[in-house]
Order: sequence, then C-alpha cells, then structure tokens
Amino acid sequence: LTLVHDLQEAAPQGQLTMVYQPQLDARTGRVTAVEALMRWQHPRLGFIPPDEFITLAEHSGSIQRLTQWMVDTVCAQLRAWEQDGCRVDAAINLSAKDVTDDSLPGRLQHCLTSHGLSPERLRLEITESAIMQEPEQAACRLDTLRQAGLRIAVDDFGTGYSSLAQLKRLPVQELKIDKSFILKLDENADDEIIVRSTIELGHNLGLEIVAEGVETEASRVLLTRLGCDILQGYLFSHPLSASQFCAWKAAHD
Ligand code: G
Ligand code: G
Ligand code: G
Ligand code: MN
Ligand code: NA
Repeated sequence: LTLVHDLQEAAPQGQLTMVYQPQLDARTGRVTAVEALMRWQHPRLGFIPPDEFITLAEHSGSIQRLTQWMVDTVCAQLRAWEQDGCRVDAAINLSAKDVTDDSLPGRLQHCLTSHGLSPERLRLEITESAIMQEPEQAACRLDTLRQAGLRIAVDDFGTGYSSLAQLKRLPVQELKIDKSFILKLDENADDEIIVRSTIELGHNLGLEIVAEGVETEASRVLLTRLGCDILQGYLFSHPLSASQFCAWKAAHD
C-alpha cells in the first residue's frame, strides 16, 4: 500500500525517467524511431521493473496519470531532439486500461498539438492480451486513434490469442514479433519457421513487421533476408537516456 502511494508521488518527485531504444530500418540500417520505455528509481528500493509498477498502477487507479506523464515527456522529447537536428518517431507502450479509456484519444491529440507534432510521429504499442481483454471496446477506441492519424502496433505478437480474423478487423499497421521468437532465432529452426510465417502473414495483410530482441548479427542477417522491416535489440543498442540517444544516433548515421 505504501508502494501505491510512492508510485503516485514518483512523477512529481522526479523519480521516473524515460529511456529510448533505437529501431532501425532493416534494409538501410538507418534509425527511424525509438521505443520509449519507462524507468522508476525508488529512493529506498532502487530500480523497480516496469512490468511490476505498471501492473500496480493499473490496479491502484494511477495508470491514467502515469500514461499522461509518459506521453507529455515523450512528445516534449521528440520536439527537443528535433531542435537538436535529431529527428525520429517514437513508439510508446499502452496498457490494457489505457486502451479502453475514452479520454485517451483526446489527451493524445492535445499533447501532440501542443508540442507541434503531427500524429504519425507516435506509434502506439498495444499487446495482444490488452486488446483481447475487451476486444469490441478496444477496436472502437483504436479506430478513433487510427482516424486521428496515429499508427498502431500489436506488441508481443505471437504470445497472445488473437486469431487471424480478429487481426484483420483491427485498425493496426504494424506487428511486433515477440522477442521470445527472436532471441534464439539463429539456432532454433522452429523459431525460424514461426518468424518466417508471421512475416508472410503480416505482409499479406499489408502490415509492417518489427522484430524486437535482435541480439546477434546472424539474427539480423536472417531477419533481413526474411523481409522483416524494422529491427530493435541489444545488437544495435540498449535503451538509452535522451542525451545518450542523440549522441548514439549522430555516431550511427
Ligand atoms: O523496458 P523493459 O524492460 O524492461 O519493459 C518491460 C515491459 O514494461 C515491456 O513489456 C513494456 O511494454 C512495459 N513498459 C515499459 N514502459 C512502459 C510504459 O511507459 N507504459 C506501459 N504501459 N508499459 C511500459
Ligand atoms: O514492450 P516490450 O515488452 O516489447 O518491451 C521491450 C522489452 O524488451 C524491454 O524490456 C526492453 O528492455 C527489452 N529488450 C529490448 N531489446 C532486447 C534484446 O535484444 N534482448 C532482450 N533480452 N531484451 C530486449
Ligand atoms: O553500450 P551498450 O551495451 O548499450 O551497447 C550495445 C551495443 O550497441 C554495442 O554492442 C554496440 O555494438 C552498439 N553500439 C553502441 N554505440 C553504437 C553506435 O554508435 N553505432 C552502432 N552502429 N552501434 C553502436
Ligand atoms: Mn513494447
Ligand atoms: Na514486446
């Protein structure tokens, strides 16, 4: 319970930060976007993993404020980078509660507008399980967001239960193959079959395919050969602070 209280105070107390992991175009190797990931440094308990505090925020009713802080921070960062000659798009993670929140589309649009950003600069990463908790309501909310010009990605694809039929009905543009299929891709023939089929399926539905968890050069080469569009993983970079990312991109490009 005291952790619930601490979490509510985390943003105002300056204990939250965002880190940014590069996403590269598989063919050109250029950095096109970053995934924004939240970090909480608790004053006594130290680093608390996002899986844990996001779940806590969802159950204790503070997720809306946490997501608002995250969206504000990321939009301000995109703008600040742009002024430093470092232009990228950002992918942000939404929880199941965010997806069914009626006020989210309006709040996202307001934040984009107030930072002078066009809506396609933000991609929303939403897990299959978050969408499938309330599929009808989620589909409706995603339609609104899509019509507002934001891009939508299905995160952790392959680990949930979404059927092909459901996928076809959702207004998504991107599939992000879960890292459990990518980490051992270069040594596991089953993973290669799964990844190959997912890329084919996704492309046939007109979707862009992202692979996360790319750790080896062999996996990078294989994914590129299989036609994967975007790559993310420790091979290129760990998640970085805002200033580290800017320097990393300058060296990379
Ligand atoms: O950064 P990585 O280590 O450890 O992230 C673990 C999980 O936490 C990921 O599945 C990611 O989607 C989730 N996560 C990270 N940052 C955020 C955030 O800002 N909002 C939400 N809802 N989830 C996040
Ligand atoms: O939202 P999502 O679950 O997709 O968050 C991505 C998670 O994957 C984050 O926790 C991030 O730190 C982690 N990650 C990113 N690249 C790699 C990688 O190459 N290997 C591993 N093991 N984890 C990664
Ligand atoms: O420092 P860290 O462990 O986060 O780096 C992860 C990997 O990212 C390193 O193994 C390195 O290969 C890669 N990396 C770091 N900086 C650059 C860079 O400026 N350009 C490229 N292409 N790769 C980098
Ligand atoms: Mn994600
Ligand atoms: Na993921």
